[in-house]
Parts: sequence; structure tokens; C-alpha cells
Amino acid sequence: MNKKRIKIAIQKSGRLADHSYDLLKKCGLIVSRNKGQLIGYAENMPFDLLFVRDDDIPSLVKDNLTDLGIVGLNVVLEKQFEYANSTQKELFSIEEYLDFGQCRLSFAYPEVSDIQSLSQLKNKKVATSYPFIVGDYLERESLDVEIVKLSGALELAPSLGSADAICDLVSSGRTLRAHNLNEGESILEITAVVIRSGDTSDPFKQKWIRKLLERINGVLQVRESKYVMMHAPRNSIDRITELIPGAESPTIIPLEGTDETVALHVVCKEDVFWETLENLKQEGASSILVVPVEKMLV
Ligand code: PRT
Ligand code: ZN
Repeated sequence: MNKKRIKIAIQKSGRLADHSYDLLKKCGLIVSRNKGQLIGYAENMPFDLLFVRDDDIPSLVKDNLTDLGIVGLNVVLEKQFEYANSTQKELFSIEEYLDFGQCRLSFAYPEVSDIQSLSQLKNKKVATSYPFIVGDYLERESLDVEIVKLSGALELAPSLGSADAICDLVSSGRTLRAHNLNEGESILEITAVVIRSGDTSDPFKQKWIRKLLERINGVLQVRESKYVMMHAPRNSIDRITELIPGAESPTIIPLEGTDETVALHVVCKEDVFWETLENLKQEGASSILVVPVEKMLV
């Protein structure tokens, strides 16, 4: 029996923790894990899960201590800059952009300040937890701004006088508003991503990693996808297919007792709204059913 196991690092607790764990369970992993335990073992597949702080995930993957990791793009990019001078050829690769952990990295200015845009920040100070990403952006924009690195409570930096602006993660914008800060330029759109070690050449590991990545892709597609069924006039098939957002080629099934009407089935990779159904009806479609898709492998 092959004893090799593929290790995946995910966040132990925090914004990405439950989403990451659920995603892997949706991919079919049955994981035995006791509360408080830092490692979980998949019973049915050769995967072990390591529950760690998100900031540690890129280095675990870079050092090949784990084969895969799920972490925010912000953390990945910041570490990539940090390791840029390393002699290691391939640190890790981004394999998949996920549909959770969405936020953006934005500049924000105190409501009371005269400075309300990047161009006004010249020779001033910006506080951030992402000095490399922000530094790279400012350099590309040829802006001379001093970066103050802070690891927490960034929102307080302007009122404490340690910076003129901040550059921080924003999702709803509530935190900025609560601290009387105006959101300015967004410099990065963020989601959680799957990263993979540069050293997964072992064929056994490769096979299972490919399988898992395919399943992750399938789970992501399914979340949006719908299966649409209807009766449609044969001469309207093209127009009807065009109306369905993200539709692939439809399956056309003859109906007993008629040549003019067919059953049309199609997988649609976007949400289907009432307006679409009303438009389909106008083109002559009837008995329209929209059902969720449980699993998909393309
Ligand atoms: O303990 P550990 O080190 O593992 O976790 P952590 O505290 O460093 O990270 P955590 O769990 O807060 O976030 C993990 C990842 O979630 C981040 O690296 C981002 O990729 C992603 N993410 C998504 C966010 C947010 N949304 C987010 N809103 N991370 C942080 N925030 C913070 C932001 O810093 C600000 O303080 O939430 C506040 C703003 O939220 P809004 O909704 O008020 O705008
Ligand atoms: Zn963290």
C-alpha cells in the first residue's frame, strides 16, 4: 500500500477557516478531526489537513512542508514579494481563485483631512500591513510616499498621528466608516486562492493533486450553475439558447406525438433570473424548470 500523503494547510480559525474546510469536504474528503487538534486525516483519500495561522501558509508551501495551501491572495502576494530575493526557483504557484474571502486592498483617508487621493499623498505617510504590495504599487505609480508598517488597528493610525492615510483590507466598508475614514483608490481585488508547492513532482502526489484541483473546480462551477429544462418550438432553439446566460450547447430531445416542439435541456453556468424565464416564455418556451446542480466534472 502506498503510504504517501498529500498535506494541505488551511486556516485554523478566522474568516477563511470554515469555507476552506467546507470546500474540501465538498470535494469528497471525509476528515476525522478532534476539536483543538492541529491535524486532520482524510479517511477515504491520501490527504492530511494542517490547521494553522493564515500567515504561515505560504512559507509552509514554499518550504514544501505542505503540498497545497488555501490562503488570501493578499497574504500570498505579500510573501511573494518578501521571498523575491530568495534563490529558490519556484516558490509556489496559484492554482485556483476561490469564491470566498472576497475583499479589496484600498487606500483610505480621514474624513477631516485635506488629503483625499493618492496624488495628494506625496511625501506623506501611509500605514499598512502590506508594505511590499503597497510599495510596489506606489513605485509603479512613481509616487513618493513613506510606508509605515503596522500589523493591527490600522484604522487608528491617522487619529493617533502616525500616518496621513491607511491602505487596508475592506469588504463591507463598515470598519472604515466607523472610524471616520473615506475609502479611496482600490489597488487589489482579493479572494482566497489555492497555492501549490513548486516541488510536487512525485507521480502519486501529482495524480491526487490533479484530482483534487479538478474537484475544486467542479465545486466552484456548481455553485453558480443551474440545469434548465423546457419545452420549446423547434424553430426557436437558437433564439432560446441565446437567451440563457452562460449556456453550453443544449441537448434536444424529441417529444412524443409532435414534430414542432422539443424538450431542451441545458447547463447554465450563471444564475437564471425571472426576467430570463419571462423572455424564454415570450419565445414560445413552456414548462420551464430551473434546478440546482449537485456535482459537476468537466
Ligand atoms: O489568526 P490568523 O492569522 O489565521 O487570521 P487573521 O486574523 O490574520 O485573518 P482573518 O481571519 O481576519 O482574515 C483572513 C483573510 O480573509 C484575509 O487575509 C483576507 O484575505 C480575507 N478577508 C476578507 C479579510 C476581510 N475580508 C476583511 N474584511 N480580512 C480582513 N478583513 C478585515 C479588515 O482588515 C478590516 O479590519 O475586516 C475589516 C474590514 O471589514 P469591513 O467589512 O468592515 O470592510
Ligand atoms: Zn493572519
